[in-house]
Amino acid sequence: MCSLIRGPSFRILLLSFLTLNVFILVPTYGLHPLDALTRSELNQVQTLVKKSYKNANFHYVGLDEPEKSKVISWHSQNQLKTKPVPFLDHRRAFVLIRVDSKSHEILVDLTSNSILSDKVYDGNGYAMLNNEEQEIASALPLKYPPFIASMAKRGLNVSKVLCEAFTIGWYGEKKTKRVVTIMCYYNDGTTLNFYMRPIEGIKATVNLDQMKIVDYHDRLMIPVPKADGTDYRESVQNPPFDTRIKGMTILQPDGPSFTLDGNHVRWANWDFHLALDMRVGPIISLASIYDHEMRKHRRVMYRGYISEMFVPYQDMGDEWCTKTFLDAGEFGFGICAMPLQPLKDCPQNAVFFDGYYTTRDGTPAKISNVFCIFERNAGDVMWRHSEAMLPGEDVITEVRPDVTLVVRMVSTVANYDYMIDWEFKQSGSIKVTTSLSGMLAVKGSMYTHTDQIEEEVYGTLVAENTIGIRHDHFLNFHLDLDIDGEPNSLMKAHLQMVKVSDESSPRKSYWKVVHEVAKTELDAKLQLNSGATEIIVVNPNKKTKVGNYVGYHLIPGSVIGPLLWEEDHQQIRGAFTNYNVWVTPYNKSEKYAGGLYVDQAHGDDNIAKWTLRNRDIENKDIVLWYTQGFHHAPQQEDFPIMPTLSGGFELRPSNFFDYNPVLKVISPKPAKWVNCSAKPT
Ligand SMILES: *[C@@H]1O[C@H](CO)[C@@H](O)[C@H](O)[C@H]1NC(C)=O
Ligand SMILES: *[C@@H]1O[C@H](CO)[C@@H](O)[C@H](O)[C@H]1NC(C)=O
Ligand SMILES: *[C@@H]1O[C@H](CO)[C@@H](O)[C@H](O)[C@H]1NC(C)=O
Ligand SMILES: [Cu+2]
Repeated sequence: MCSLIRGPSFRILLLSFLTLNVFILVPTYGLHPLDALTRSELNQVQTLVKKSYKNANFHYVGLDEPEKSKVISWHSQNQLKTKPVPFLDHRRAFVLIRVDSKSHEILVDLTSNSILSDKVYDGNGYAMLNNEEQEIASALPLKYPPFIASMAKRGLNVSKVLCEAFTIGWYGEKKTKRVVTIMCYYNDGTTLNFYMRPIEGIKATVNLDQMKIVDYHDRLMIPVPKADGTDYRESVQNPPFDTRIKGMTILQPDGPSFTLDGNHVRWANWDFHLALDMRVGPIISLASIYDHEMRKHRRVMYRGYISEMFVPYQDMGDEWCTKTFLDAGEFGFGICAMPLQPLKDCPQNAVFFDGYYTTRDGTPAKISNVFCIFERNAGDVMWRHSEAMLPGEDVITEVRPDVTLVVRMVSTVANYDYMIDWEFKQSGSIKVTTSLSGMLAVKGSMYTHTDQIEEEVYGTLVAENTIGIRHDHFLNFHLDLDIDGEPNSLMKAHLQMVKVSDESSPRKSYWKVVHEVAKTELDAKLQLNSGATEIIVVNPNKKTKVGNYVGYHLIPGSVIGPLLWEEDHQQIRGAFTNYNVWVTPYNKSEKYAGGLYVDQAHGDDNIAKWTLRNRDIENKDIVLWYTQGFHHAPQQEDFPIMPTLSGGFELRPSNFFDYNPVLKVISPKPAKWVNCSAKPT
């Protein structure tokens, strides 16, 4: 369900007109224990697995990361070295394949070039789909006589029909078949925005193991929405254009202020590792911050990534009710990543990284410019004060501009574009921004005006014959915080009103903070809608000089909770959305809040189930899972393409430093730009 055609890479073009030393920073791979599998390692996996299973269909290949303790000890010895010693302990790949209608979990040892284990998984649910099987399945209706007849009946030319495969969720069946439904759009050449032209009333079901249509219906005729006004390309818009914004750019004549050792990024007081995973997309690891007072790097986060995304549509119609996607685990946030467009997706001073993933037959595929990293000076203020109260003195003003470092990836999962930013601030904050753009999933309708509508249409009429269907976007983040080491606790700070009933104060009330340390997993679950509880991960073994526990505070953004009934099978699959906050003890195999096999899952392996064990989480190596997102009741402005909608959260130091850590950060000097008539070299 990713966009089938990937955009061109502009890297070469960019090199030809920019001569900044930025582009000498070409990432290299293979040294760091958490580096993503390289192209040659992915080739090695393919060769080994195909020796045993000639017809293997690959669904996931990713790094099986070494034991956390080994990674941490390697890191502590090599963090400060510009030439770290390679991690030689082992390199392993975790592989999910499907062959002869069976799902296999294979562990490959790349160091010894052997298969360590191979298990058949016969539990519920299926691995993530690969792109190629979706493409093959989507083409089946176009040669299927009943579908061709359906198109003829509608007066549509089959050669101008485009179809897509959709996962179907789960409805309480004991045993499921590995199927998808196919829905189609009309693309008669008048516009490229086929998503705004759905062909309704038809549903084809394809069994992916047999790769054939096993069910088909055509139950009603609905007009295909018009092409008018759906095209969003600049080249086809009619004047007048809005050109009121004048030219601008971002210049760093002395190059960036960050350095790369392979995929290890060092910038200002931060350092961290970056890798691409075909399922979750960007993984930030081993993030630590330099403390000037203590003169050392202090650990903040072992691993952070999007662990799952849930997008349930709210239309109960026959062709639509199955649209309840777990995007990361069904379609792959990493596989769907798109090459970032220099100067548009990322500013002029960005550095780009490529990435690799495995296709259906095991061959690696490259995504150029999958990540960009850049320093942001958006004109914001890091801190300031104007002092006008000093007797006999002029006003004294101190301001520090906020320069931050951003890591960006964009994933285009069919109609939607998800943009994810990990932003590092010198103040110690890690700010995550998730943004949505792209196309609404719209349903064709006979209505052309809201006055005609007297039934539940499950959405908003956004244009004639076009209904934007209501849905949610829930994103869950796996945040393995290690604040000054692994043993951490979750502290809830409850802000409570206190009534003053005696005469001790003329005031009648105030609020205070009551701290509660979560002892077990069930204590930690929390819905954040009231805003009166703050979430702080502390190291209970470490205090500041004045005696507060060192910690990091989760500042929630775009908080949402579930609006489906807890007994709805879809809510059971997407149960990680029941709470905004969950905490589990670290367990290498608990990686995804929705479970490992989420396609048609029964909700029997997910965070709601794991936490029922109610394990101890106090003063343990813990993982914080945060669910944020958006309820999306579409509006006309979302047609024909949505202006970006952003949310996210921030992890902010809480008594981590003894005082303001950016007191001594000097404002960057205004840059002198090079002689513009100088020729590029
Ligand atoms: C359908 O579209 C194809 C490709 O554009 C064209 O060659 C063909 O003539 C069309 N058929 C009809 C019946 O319009
Ligand atoms: C780790 O997680 C897996 C999957 O939930 C579970 O089977 C296993 O028992 C867990 N291990 C520990 C030590 O809790
Ligand atoms: C600008 O660069 C050109 C070509 O390299 C050189 O001839 C010229 O003297 C430079 N001007 C200044 C002001 O540095
Ligand atoms: Cu939406």
